[in-house]
Parts: sequence; C-alpha cells; structure tokens
Amino acid sequence: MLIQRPEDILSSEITPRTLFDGRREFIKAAGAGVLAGAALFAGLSRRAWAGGKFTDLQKSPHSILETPNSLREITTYNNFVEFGFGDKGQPAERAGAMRTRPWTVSIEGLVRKPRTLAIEDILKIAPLEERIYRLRCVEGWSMVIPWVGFPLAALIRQVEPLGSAKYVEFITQMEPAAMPGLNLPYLDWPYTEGLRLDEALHPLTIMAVGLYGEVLPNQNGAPLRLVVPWKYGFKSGKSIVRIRFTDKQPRTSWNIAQPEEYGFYANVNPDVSHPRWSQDKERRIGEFFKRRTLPFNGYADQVAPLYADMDLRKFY
Ligand SMILES: Nc1nc2c(c(=O)[nH]1)N[C@H]1C(S)=C(S)[C@@H](COP(=O)(O)O)O[C@H]1N2
Ligand SMILES: [Mo]
Repeated sequence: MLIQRPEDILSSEITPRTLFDGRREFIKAAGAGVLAGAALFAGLSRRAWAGGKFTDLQKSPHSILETPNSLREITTYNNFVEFGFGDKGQPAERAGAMRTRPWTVSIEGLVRKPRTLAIEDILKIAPLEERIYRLRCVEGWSMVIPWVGFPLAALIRQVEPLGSAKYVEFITQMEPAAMPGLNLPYLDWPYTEGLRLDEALHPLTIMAVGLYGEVLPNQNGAPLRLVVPWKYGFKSGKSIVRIRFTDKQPRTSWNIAQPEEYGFYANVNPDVSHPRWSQDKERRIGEFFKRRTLPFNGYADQVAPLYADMDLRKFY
C-alpha cells in the first residue's frame, strides 16, 4: 500500500481523535503502522489537525480589526499565578510541565444533564472559529489575540441548566507537582472565576482551545480556557476542569484575595478607577504610546444592555 509520511497527509484526512495528540505521538503512531488502518482516515472533519494546527476555522464577525500581537508576545507575557507571580515570563518557562492529556471537564450543579466530557468530545460540540479579541488586563496592558474557540453557549446547551441556575462557576486545574505557584499565599486555590448565566450565554463569550490557528500553549490555559472580551483578563480562567451552575454568586479567587481591587463583574470600565493601575488608558504590549480604554473594551453596543439596571460603579 501507499506509505504516506505524516507531512504528506492532508490535514483533512485526519480524524478529531488525533486532534490533541502531540506531533511526536502522531509520528510514533505512523511508525507503528496505525495510520495504515482505515479508521484514522475515515470521517473527514473540519476540526482536522496535523502537528497542532487547526484547519478550516470559521472567521467570526465578532473579531476586531486590529493587528494581533505576535505569537511570541502572546505566549511569553502571561499571568498564570499557578506558575509564578510577578514575572510575566515564568508561565512560559514552567507551564510545559502541566499535563493536559487525558483531560476531562465535569459540568455539574443546577443542570438537568450533568456530564463529564473528555476534551476530545468538547472539541466536537461546535464548529471552531477564529476570534480576534483584545485582552485588557486590569494592570493596564492589553494585547490582541487571535483565539480559536467556540461559543460557551454551545457547551451550556449540552447540560440544560435548570430555571434556578443564575450563575456559572469555573474551576481550574491544580497539579501541585507542576505548579509551584500553588504554594504562594496570594490566591485561594484552585483558581476560580464566575459569570452570571446571561453573561456566560452571550454570543461573545467563548471557550478557547487554541490561538494563531494552533493548539493553545499551556501558559495560555491549555487545553480549555474562558474568554470574555468585555471583561478584564482575570475573568478568563485557564485550564478549566469543572463548570458548576449555581443559584448564588460564586466566590472567585481574585475577589476573595482583594475585594476592593477585583470585583465580581470586572467589566472593562475606564470610569471606575483601580487603587493601583489607571483604567482609562492601556499600553498595547509591543507599543510605547498608550491608547484609550473603551467602555466594555469596545463592545458596549452588544453587552451594555446586560447591565441596564445596574450601577456599574457599585457593581464593578
Ligand atoms: N488559572 C488561572 N487563570 C488565569 C490567571 C491565573 O493566574 N490562573 N490569570 C488571569 C489573568 S490576571 C489574566 S490577565 C489572563 C491572562 O491571559 P494570557 O496569559 O493568556 O494573556 O489570564 C487569567 N486567567
Ligand atoms: Mo490580569
């Protein structure tokens, strides 16, 4: 039979089963003759993958038109306290030690159909899209990141929330052997975040699984992280393992640590000041001059109605 080297195989011939397998394992499998089996070639998929690359990504009308930061900037300037605090380079140096396979996400609480899903199955829930979003950190810097992901709403539909569900809590991974930061006193572990259910269901809210068309690097929250583009970066929990639907506002790690600095809502808001960092301007990583920060990070027309009755100076 025809022997194909992995590089020769069109990515569309590879099934989602191989999606998150590392390239090395993939080549090993090829060597073992596994690829000769018809199974791996059956079923063409738009989520096909080779060597960590997603193909056939849908472009999203929700993308902003600004030029994305470089892959290097996005993957070497990170906040991921589990891998260190105060040094933006540490996550890139250390997060490689985190195991991201096998990976399951348990979805539970006030839902009709609680489920535990393998990351491979999560990737099949909805077509993957490229979404270019600005990430605005409360520390006063921002980046533009071309995420790969899908609407969180698609995942939520799988479990059918009960009428009593009002909030969603996101609980992230703890792997003590790989995460020296778990010994730091700053945060309550595991790192948790929370959204109101209507925020979680908003079409702009995504679960990211990649960036720049490739599988998410560990330091950016592999294999699954939340992205809510109208909120400060800290709302976007990385490496999520549990999603819980509740009737009460969940406690969140930053809010517990410093409630006067990190509110539950954390909407990007140039009018609400922060004790340490200015919120009306931001420095794009890689640039010198500052830019103005926009209300809701530029999405006011789409998300301001969610907060119509609220005093956002009080509920920050
Ligand atoms: N698990 C976990 N998720 C996290 C954090 C963290 O420390 N741990 N930091 C948050 C903060 S403060 C920011 S600004 C973003 C940074 O995402 P990035 O490194 O991909 O730019 O991740 C958020 N998600
Ligand atoms: Mo942040």
